[in-house]
Amino acid sequence: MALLPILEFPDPRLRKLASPVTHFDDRLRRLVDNMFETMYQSEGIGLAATQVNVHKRLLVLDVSEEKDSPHVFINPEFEVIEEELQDYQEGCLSVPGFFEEVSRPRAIRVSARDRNGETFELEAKGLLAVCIQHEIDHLDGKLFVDYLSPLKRQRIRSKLQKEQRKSA
Ligand code: QAP
Ligand code: CO
Repeated sequence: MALLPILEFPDPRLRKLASPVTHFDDRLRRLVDNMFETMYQSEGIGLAATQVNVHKRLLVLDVSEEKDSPHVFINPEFEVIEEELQDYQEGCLSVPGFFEEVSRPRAIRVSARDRNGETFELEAKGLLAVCIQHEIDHLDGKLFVDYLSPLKRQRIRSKLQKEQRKSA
């Protein structure tokens, strides 16, 4: 397995629209394994392929305390089943060091394929619903900072660019 480099805001590659997965082969399963390793190593709860510069529609997540509930969603789609919004303090491995409140629909129904190409459906609420919506946003080139005020977003951009210049 291997750790994958994670793109950081404001890298323009985070804005690309991901295309559907068409081949459920060993190469895809290797990518999924490497994404899990990268997510767990970074102490993340979710990671979208876009964040590792692969512009395909897949994401991994594990919102359990014990870190023993890995889930893969390939070509995911969701519908809102509870319009009422919930606020959650969100972070992102592509926006390291920043956590801000974001409001999203409370409950969703998701359909997706697993690593073997089998379709499944589930209903999600709470943190799982937040995390799935956050990760699907990545596949559409969207980041949680897009929901913040322009001022907050600009401050985060400046601080991260400064960090990135130091480490480049
Ligand atoms: C998305 O994000 C998420 O800044 C997944 O220093 C996060 O795993 C959805 C992380 C929160 C809902 C709630 C971020 C780790 C992890 C950081 C993550 C950091 C270390 C973010
Ligand atoms: Co993220």
